[in-house]
Amino acid sequence: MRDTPPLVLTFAGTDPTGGAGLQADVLTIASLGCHPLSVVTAVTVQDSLGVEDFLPLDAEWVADQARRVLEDMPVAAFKVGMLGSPEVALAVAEVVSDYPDVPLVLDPVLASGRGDELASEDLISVIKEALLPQTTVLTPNSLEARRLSMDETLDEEAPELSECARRLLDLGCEYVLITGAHEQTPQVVNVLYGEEGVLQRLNWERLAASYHGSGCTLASSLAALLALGVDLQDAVRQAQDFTYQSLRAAFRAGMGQAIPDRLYWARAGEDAEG
Ligand code: PXL
Repeated sequence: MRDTPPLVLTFAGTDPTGGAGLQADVLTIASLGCHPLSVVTAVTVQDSLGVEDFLPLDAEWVADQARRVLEDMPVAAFKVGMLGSPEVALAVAEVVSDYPDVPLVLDPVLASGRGDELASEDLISVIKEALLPQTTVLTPNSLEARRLSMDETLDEEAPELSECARRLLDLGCEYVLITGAHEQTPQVVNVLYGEEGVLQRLNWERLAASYHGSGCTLASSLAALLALGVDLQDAVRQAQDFTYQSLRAAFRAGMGQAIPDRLYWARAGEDAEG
């Protein structure tokens, strides 16, 4: 029998387009040489233009899916994406609390690319209180970083991203990687923060298209690289590079956002653009 590749368990919502969510995670994790385990948290109805509706799963079903497979297989990293309801988020937090040594990458999915809301205020509270303290790397975009770190009851101006990172670290995650595609900068600037402050600031060419599932690709590639034993800062660099290559090779399958090609390397040479 061949050796088992590192196992990465993703908790995610399904996306029938294959652009984001669970399908994006599975493709990414497999493309990097790990084996994906997947626990469905929610089902969405969507196309490349936006999310029409979603149904969170019963929280007990989420916990049962995870516990069954975790008792059978040794997992090397967790990735947490869309949760769908506060109850599901609590169930996931409870399950992962039994595996404190397994790195956890949390992509706080609050809205779709078009801006459809995917998380209520109650769900955001559970993410902050129960999941952030168990998170190795949090990967918000700048909009999510502001939303997660601002106190809704205070009428404050949006803080600087470095201050958002400070607050998110204070909530208990070890590292925060804030992505800058939504900021008005010529290049996309992604910054990794840790207890000591800024650890890494990488600039990326700003690509012209709009993509469906770029955040899922980044977070799940990071989880896969950590599962492979790559050290944290190298994993953060390589995950960004993998995501950039996937976006550069994206294809427009429908009428809306382009789908990143996480198998870009397998199709290299098929056409000039790749
Ligand atoms: O890209 C964030 C995301 C994650 N998971 C699911 C989604 C989306 C965005 O649409 O549908 C299931």
